[in-house]
Amino acid sequence: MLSLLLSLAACDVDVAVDATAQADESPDEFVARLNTELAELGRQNGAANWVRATYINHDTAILAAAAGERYSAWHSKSVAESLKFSDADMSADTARSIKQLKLGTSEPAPNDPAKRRELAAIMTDMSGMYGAGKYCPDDGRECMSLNELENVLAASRDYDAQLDAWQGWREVAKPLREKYARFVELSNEGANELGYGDLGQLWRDGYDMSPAEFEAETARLWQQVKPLYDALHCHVRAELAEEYGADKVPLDGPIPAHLLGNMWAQEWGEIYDLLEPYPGVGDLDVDSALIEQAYTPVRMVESAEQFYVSLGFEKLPATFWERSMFVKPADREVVCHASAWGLDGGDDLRIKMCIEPAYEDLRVIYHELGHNFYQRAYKDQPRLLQGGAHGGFHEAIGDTITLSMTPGYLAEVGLIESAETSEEAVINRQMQQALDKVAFLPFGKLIDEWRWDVFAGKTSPDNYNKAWWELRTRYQGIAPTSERGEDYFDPGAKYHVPGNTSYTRYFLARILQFQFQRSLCEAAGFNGPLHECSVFGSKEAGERLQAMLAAGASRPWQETLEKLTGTREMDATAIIDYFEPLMSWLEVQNEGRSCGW
Ligand code: X8Z
Ligand code: ZN
Repeated sequence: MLSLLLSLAACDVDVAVDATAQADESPDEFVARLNTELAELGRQNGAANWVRATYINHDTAILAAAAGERYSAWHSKSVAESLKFSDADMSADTARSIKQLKLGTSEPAPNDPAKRRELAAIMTDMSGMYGAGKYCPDDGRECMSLNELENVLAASRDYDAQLDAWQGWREVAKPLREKYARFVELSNEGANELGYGDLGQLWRDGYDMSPAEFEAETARLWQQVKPLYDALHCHVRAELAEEYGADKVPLDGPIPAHLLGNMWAQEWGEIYDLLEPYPGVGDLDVDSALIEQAYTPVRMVESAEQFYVSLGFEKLPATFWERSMFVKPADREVVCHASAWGLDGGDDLRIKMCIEPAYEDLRVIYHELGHNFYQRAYKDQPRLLQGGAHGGFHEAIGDTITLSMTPGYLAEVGLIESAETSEEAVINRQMQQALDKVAFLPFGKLIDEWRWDVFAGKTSPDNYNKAWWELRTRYQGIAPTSERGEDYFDPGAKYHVPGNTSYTRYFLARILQFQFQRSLCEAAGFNGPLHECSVFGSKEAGERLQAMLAAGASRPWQETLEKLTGTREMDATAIIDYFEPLMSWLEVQNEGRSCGW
């Protein structure tokens, strides 16, 4: 559960559950009352969830499940009350608030106390089991955390060592299968009570268009970017076959899923060393600079904050520094997966992350602070309208800023020695970027496609893994090296599945961030190719961004997008323009190769 729910809907509390609906309330009064109740619910739920995520034990499970249960009770009751206004006259703002109320959960509970309790406990258990999960090999080696296993995939080029880490982490997900199946049953029942055919329809209803239109929209965007992905895949496969042999990486089939440097093969930047187009040209080694300059986690966060400040944003409050978790504690289990929190609909902003001195983590920090600056920018909206224009906007803000971490910017802040501008250096840099941004696209798309089918009953529990690997192969062109039957639950090895965070938001964000960047660069008066633009220090770009962020969820996203970019459509031409130099280069490399799988 990420920022939207935590800052908007995560709640709790008898205060609200006991508050009585007034028979003669007007729609405006009803919404005003909900906003007040939510403020208190959110405060208490934020505290319970924060302590759970930063201290996983028996007691915090009780606190977090109780908070989730009370929020669900409030949600069911409030949505039921809102029905009395179905035919009432009301302003567009009030109608929007009531719609946001209905959408204010990603796991609606049935309005039955026993089932509500059961669902809240399942949600708490699943994320706790994921967070505390460890791979304990049966050959006497010590147990390994996700971070440790990820480091093996990032650094090792030994085929079997990578396979062991990849398979090991998936042992952790096995016991989540049954809980997940029960969660699907219960929350589908809850979605039915809210008037949806299944939970996937509720998830797809948050985009100011019908769920069916939204599905078509994501398919359209995928078709726009697919040629870029296919070209990258073809080249990466050929290079991996050089490294590991064509017997291990067949040139006409999917790539083994454990060889891409990342636990989920979602971003491939860690294998840049195998792919650097022009070895040694241009200095892009931020990893080494962070270590050599002994960057601490706090200093890494400060450097990200500094970027936002350069755009004219106010510095983060003292409580951000006091209450955030930057480092993995030595003495307790936590959820290391990075997240940004807005706990009180105001200034209590925090991130929770297990930071290591690496470029990858620096980019994640910029991403997380994007959430926090967004949360602060919309804090004056009424509580129900605090949120992103849609989920993809929330995920895109910090990523947009990472697009400004150009070699020029990195040199300016001393993280590389100098920015080279030769054509070869540009291609190297584009490859580094594409392994992160382009490789992600099909992954970003398929996670919810799997869940939409699960929620709709098209994929039943006895087909969970089969459907998963069909999508992974069809979209990403990757495959496991051995049969992954239904005794496994491989989707559960990805945080957002047990954590129940919808994922299409990240797919949309990967496309939107280039659209945002194009507009911010225009505002900053930049005239060159998009990939060279950094808006670092541009107050004009900052103002445009701030205006978009301050609108929160108060208007349909199309309107908010139009204000920043002049168009009402999400559109992949910006990402395609950005990667034009690399795409031309890849086309030459791939000549004579047979691409596809
Ligand atoms: O989950 C995240 C962020 C927190 S919102 C760290 N991301 C996705 C992931 O890690 O799978 C950012 C990119 C995609
Ligand atoms: Zn995020």
